[in-house]
Amino acid sequence: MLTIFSSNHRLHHGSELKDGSLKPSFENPQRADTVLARVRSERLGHIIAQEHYDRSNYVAVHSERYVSFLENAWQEWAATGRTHDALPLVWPVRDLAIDHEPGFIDGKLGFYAMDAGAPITPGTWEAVRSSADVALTGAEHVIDGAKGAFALCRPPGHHAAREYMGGYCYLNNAAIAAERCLSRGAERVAILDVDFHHGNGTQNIFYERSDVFFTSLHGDPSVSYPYFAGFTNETGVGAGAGYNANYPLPPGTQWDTYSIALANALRRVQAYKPDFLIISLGVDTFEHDPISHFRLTSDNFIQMGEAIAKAEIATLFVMEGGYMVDEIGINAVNVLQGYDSLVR
Ligand code: SP5
Ligand code: ZN
Repeated sequence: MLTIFSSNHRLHHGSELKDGSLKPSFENPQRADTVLARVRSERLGHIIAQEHYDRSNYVAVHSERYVSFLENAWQEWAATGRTHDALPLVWPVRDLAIDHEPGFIDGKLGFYAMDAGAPITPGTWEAVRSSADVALTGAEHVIDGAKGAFALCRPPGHHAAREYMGGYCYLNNAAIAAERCLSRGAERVAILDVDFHHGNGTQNIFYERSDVFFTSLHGDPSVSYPYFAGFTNETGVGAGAGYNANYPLPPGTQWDTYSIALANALRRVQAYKPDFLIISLGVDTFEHDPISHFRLTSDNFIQMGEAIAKAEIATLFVMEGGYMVDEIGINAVNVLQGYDSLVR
């Protein structure tokens, strides 16, 4: 299968709070470079650079003012004389004012963020827009007839909602790709999110719509990030009622349990009869992931790819999380090789 990659991802290398101080983020440049090296060494297929896409593709799923914020945030932060990563420290929760965009960068950061896990650095915007362009380029290939393609996105996207960043995510790459499929003529697109963390951003973007079915397998939000979304009673509203399906699973989940939930989610996907399937491919479900709590093995990722292939839907894989860098390449490419082994 074809891989799309942008070296611009290296422009983004942020920090996060760990054990009380700012340290290099788990979400680091080595991640994508390790996956790319495995794609090469396994000869998965051709590797191409992203095409450049117009910003209108981003504002198709995000608000205009949020995209403007992302474009300008570093300049506004640096103008105050600060050189370290920009992070929010105040959020508008419950009865605080959410109808008013602050006029100063420190307020804007909290207004447009769900957590302090999405640092803004000098190169963040260039990396972020390139990551979305990687997903868009992948979408073009499946629209044009490829049975599978791999968008090796970094930074990831699935925690980014219509109007906020968080959890290492800024633009929602999978959602932007789905919207592109629809604008190029698809009637229905399904998104299956297998990252350990619930894809709250993708759910948010399509929650009131029936033209995108979103389903996610993830750590039970009662005890796992993002804590405030991903429960089974979140099934969509309005026109989107019935087009959202969450499968929360307990800490320690292994393949025996996981594979049953995956089969159920894939049955829902097939019943929806989508023109395209987008996989939010996080491999932080791995047994040795440093921040997650499932216990999938490297072999299980091959089985995951095979299970997805059996749905027989043209599929775009979009890279999301996975923080055990030593094995991220093996695990991500195992999914793709499992898929390719059954798709011809
Ligand atoms: C795309 C994605 O996978 N985002 C994940 C965001 C997770 N944010 C919470 C990170 C908390 C890290 N806590 C580390 C504890 C290690 N012992
Ligand atoms: Zn994750």
